[in-house]
Amino acid sequence: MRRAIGLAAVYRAVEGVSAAPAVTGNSIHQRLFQAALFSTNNNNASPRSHWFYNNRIAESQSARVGAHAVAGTMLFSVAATTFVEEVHAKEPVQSKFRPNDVVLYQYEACPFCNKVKAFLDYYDIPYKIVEVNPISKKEIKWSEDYKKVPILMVDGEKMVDSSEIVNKLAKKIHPDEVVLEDGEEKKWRSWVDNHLVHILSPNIYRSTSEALESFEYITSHGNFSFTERLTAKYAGAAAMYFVSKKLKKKYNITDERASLYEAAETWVDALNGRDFLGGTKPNLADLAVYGVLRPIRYLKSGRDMVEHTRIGDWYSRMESAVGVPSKISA
Ligand SMILES: N[C@@H](CCC(=O)N[C@@H](CS)C(=O)NCC(=O)O)C(=O)O
Repeated sequence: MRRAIGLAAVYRAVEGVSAAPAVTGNSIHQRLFQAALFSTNNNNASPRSHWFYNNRIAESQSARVGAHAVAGTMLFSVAATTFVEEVHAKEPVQSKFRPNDVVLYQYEACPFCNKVKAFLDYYDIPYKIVEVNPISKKEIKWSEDYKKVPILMVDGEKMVDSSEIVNKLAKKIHPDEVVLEDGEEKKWRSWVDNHLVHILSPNIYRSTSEALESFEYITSHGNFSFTERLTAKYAGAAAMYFVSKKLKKKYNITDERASLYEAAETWVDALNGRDFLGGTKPNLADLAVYGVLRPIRYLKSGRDMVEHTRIGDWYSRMESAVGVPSKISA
């Protein structure tokens, strides 16, 4: 089914920006970001065939097993991938504790949704995805009291709020363990939600060329006609370029890249020489940081981040540990 998320949505959102109230999780700039960037609800387009999502391919559960190929086309050597994958692995869940029916309502590039996906992928929990239209939100009409994404349905139970979802899932898959989250893990999970996520938009829309790079992806994977595609790409990129400047102010960011690099270095310092914050295996903080960075990793900002900071080794370890997505066809 074709959705019309072209210029109308973009213009509507831009108009809203000029009168935007204080930025909240529900604010208009986010709408624009979502309307433009996240609206890839396209039954024909594979969300995993592009570098923006992840650099791996897995079209089905069976394909997952053998799909340790690098699909992203960008800057990733097969040799390096093969090497790191031998070192780390997913953390499968005992089958009796693995949820049977998991459905994620999401926007493809939403950082909060990607946090949940990183968890599901790492624990190899199969899940279906329902891409939500950020304008109409018709796919989550049934959720009367909660209108954000992610929403996760787990064997009929509705879960909301990414950190809560992860907490609940962690309990579900390890019911025999008293999960005592250590202070460090908790601290860094909050850092992701309160600091790291705010640095992302100003970076991926930092310059007109970067905004265009981001929208190149959006428009080639969204459900646009040729003309819509052409116009939406330029209008969306221009709009988000300006929105990102507002975000910079709101979060007191003077130099977007410096903030991104600083965050990456801060995270590497937190690792303190360990492979992961969790030690020899990723913990929930590792999964959260990885989850929110995954959509930007192969954009210019993510490439710069890896080139100019020490985060690359940890990122590669995480890429191997989390492995290919455990998404299955809806
Ligand atoms: N605290 C929530 C934040 C979720 C959130 O803000 N999601 C955004 C998408 S990235 C959203 O749905 N915004 C509301 C909207 O689209 O109207 C979480 O961690 O899940």
